[in-house]
Amino acid sequence: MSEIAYIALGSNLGERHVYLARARDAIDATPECRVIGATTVEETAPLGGLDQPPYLNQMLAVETTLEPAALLARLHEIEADAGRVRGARWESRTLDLDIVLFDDRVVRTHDLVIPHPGLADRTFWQREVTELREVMRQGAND
Ligand code: PH2
Ligand code: MG
Ligand code: MG
Repeated sequence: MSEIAYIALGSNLGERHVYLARARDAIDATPECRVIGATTVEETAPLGGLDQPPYLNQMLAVETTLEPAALLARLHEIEADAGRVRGARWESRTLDLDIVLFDDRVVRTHDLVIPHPGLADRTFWQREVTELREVMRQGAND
C-alpha cells in the first residue's frame, strides 16, 4: 500500500537551488518513493531568531511504500550526501528534509513527530500543503 508524505525541503548555505534540485532527484530515485507534486521554490526569512542567511524552501508530495521511520532514515542519507553536518539545532544547513505530514498518521517517537510540530506556526508550510492538496485534487478530477 502506498501513502502520501509531505516533505519540506530547506537550504540556506551554498548553492541552495542545486541542493534542492538534487534532493528532489534523490527522493524520486528512491525505489519506494515517487514525487507526485512540488510547490514553487520560495525564499523565506530565517525563523528561529538566529542571525543567518535566508532559506530556499519547497514542499514535495511523495507517494511512498516506506514506513515513516524508514523514510526518515532515507532522508537523512540524502542530507548527508548534500554535505549536511548535524550541528546545533537550527544552525545554517545545506539541506534540511523534514516529514511534515504522512497521510493521516500520527507518529510520536523519540526521533520523529508527525504531523511536524512546526506546521502550526510556519505559514509557508501551511500554504504549501494547501497548494499541493489543491493540485492533487485537480489531478484526480481530470
Ligand atoms: N528551518 C529551520 C530554522 N529556520 N527558517 C526558514 N525560513 N525556513 C526553514 O526551513 C527553516 C528556518 C530549521 O530546520
Ligand atoms: Mg527543519
Ligand atoms: Mg530537519
